[in-house]
Amino acid sequence: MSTPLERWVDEQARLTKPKKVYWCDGSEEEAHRIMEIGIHEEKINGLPVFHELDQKSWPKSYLHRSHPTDVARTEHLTYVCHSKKELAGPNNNWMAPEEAKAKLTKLSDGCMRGKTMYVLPYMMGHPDSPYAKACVQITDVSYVAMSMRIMTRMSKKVIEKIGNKENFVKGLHSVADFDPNKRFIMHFPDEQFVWSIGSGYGGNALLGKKCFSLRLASWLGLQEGWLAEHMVIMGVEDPKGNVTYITAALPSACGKTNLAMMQSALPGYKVWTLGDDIAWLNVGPDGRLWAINPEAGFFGVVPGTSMKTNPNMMTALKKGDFYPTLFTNTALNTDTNEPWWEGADAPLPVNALDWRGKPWDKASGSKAAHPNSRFTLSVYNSRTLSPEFDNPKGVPISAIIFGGKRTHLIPLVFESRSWQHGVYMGARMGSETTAAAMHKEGVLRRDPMAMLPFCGYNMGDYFGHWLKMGKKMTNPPKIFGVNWFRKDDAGEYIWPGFGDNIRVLKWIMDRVNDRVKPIDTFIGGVPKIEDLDLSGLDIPREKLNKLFEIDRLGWSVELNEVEKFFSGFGKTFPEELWHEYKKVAMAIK
Ligand code: SAT
Ligand code: MN
Repeated sequence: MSTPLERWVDEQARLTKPKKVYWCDGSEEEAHRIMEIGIHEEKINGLPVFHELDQKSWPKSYLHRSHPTDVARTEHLTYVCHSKKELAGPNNNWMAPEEAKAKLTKLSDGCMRGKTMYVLPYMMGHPDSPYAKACVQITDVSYVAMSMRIMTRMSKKVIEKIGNKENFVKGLHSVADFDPNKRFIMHFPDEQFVWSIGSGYGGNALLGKKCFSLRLASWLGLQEGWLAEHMVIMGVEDPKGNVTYITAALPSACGKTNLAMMQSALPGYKVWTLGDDIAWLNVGPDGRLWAINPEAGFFGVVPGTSMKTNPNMMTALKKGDFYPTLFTNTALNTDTNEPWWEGADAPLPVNALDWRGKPWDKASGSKAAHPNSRFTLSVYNSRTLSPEFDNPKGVPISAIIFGGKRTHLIPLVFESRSWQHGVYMGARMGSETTAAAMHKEGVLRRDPMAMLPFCGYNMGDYFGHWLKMGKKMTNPPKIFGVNWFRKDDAGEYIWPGFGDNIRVLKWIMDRVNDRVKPIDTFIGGVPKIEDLDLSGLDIPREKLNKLFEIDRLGWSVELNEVEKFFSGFGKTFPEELWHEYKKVAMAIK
């Protein structure tokens, strides 16, 4: 008798018609074999899927070049197929499930002809965690199989865990012929099923990541009373050895990975990494909020990564413990066979191929590495990995940070007055857009809790769910806003950022432990400058003041925008958050 899992795989194979079906066991030996296939057999756009990099300086590292039309998430082709449109909300594209399935069935018929179908059994979360989920993804490209090995806990044991169950998490992925007009990422929340076709890129194709661990998991969290969030998880150790656990939500490509792996500029402080992208948050028996990272790898932005900005990541990239480490869409220094990118420590190469694999002409002004080029590596390569990473219970959270990229208006750090006010702060969040998704860069868009592209249901209901979560906790985390990106009148960033952000975390920890008091303003509590540890930093006082300046006129313009945005959710938008909005609006007048 076959199992429901085997029957499901058979059914997908009948539709997609691969040359062969291969069930992965997640072993390292297998990974070497699949890598060989990626180097010598499979091709994308006429180029091998993988290129082996210089193994002395970049042990276990390989370069992947994506299809040139396929370099970021495609939000306009991403759908959440709830039974009713209202459930998806104004924040999602929606298609009726039957219509979506009919469309994808047509596109998928024979899409794996001549290819291998890889069946990838994996866990999101530690297998012993009560919060972990057993999943299976099908794909037809070695790049995705290798990436999923790094990003998740892939193992044949998951097949046993699923056993005869019907309700495992399913993902069907095919790159098909990379035609952008036939590209769709469709989510079926009631079936815990993601169906993705036409793209091999990150969040479009590694279905355990944004598709399951955020879009589908957020919907599960709504039913089951927990939260799936786009957040860093870190432990900050003070000189006495006390560790405070903090989560931080920032939109894609706003420095989450650098924050999670920060090398502290303050002596005696140390940041322990638990996650750089996704947090699942549950209320524990002690009435506190507990976080696990469902992932096991980093998929981080490469350009700008260096010994200066993220020495811990540079060390991890060169560590070569876990097989393999991948670079996607960086340039290649052809003299040394090393990856290269804008903002790297290595000097400008003399001879290089750009991210498309074409000779790079420096004089043309084009970038050698794609601005959204990425590294994929195991968390276990990281020397800052928290000793609690594999704790099935997760870690108890004392503070939640909401941040975005705002060159004006938003202060370096400020604190909410209550959980409800903190939820309002998260809901009104905005950020200037980056290269992580296919849209114009540098435009301000509202991005509540950094979840706009990832909340798998109506965000009005999502805000209500956040408010309810607050009521379930006897000891909820404090909520803060941060902005590392404020510019002065000359257009220069005021705050040095990176390792100096520890100074902001130190103030947050002082607030958590009630060691200092904030100054109350209409947007929340801001630090007294003397309560910030600025030792060894040389920022003139008037610039520091600018970091905390509250521009009333600017805020009233912002509030108009926020009102429009909130109104878009209609009656699903919680009254409590309108109440918080009105309090601020009244105070400005
Ligand atoms: O492409 S991913 O969604 O994996 C990366 C990101 O946008 O954060
Ligand atoms: Mn992300």
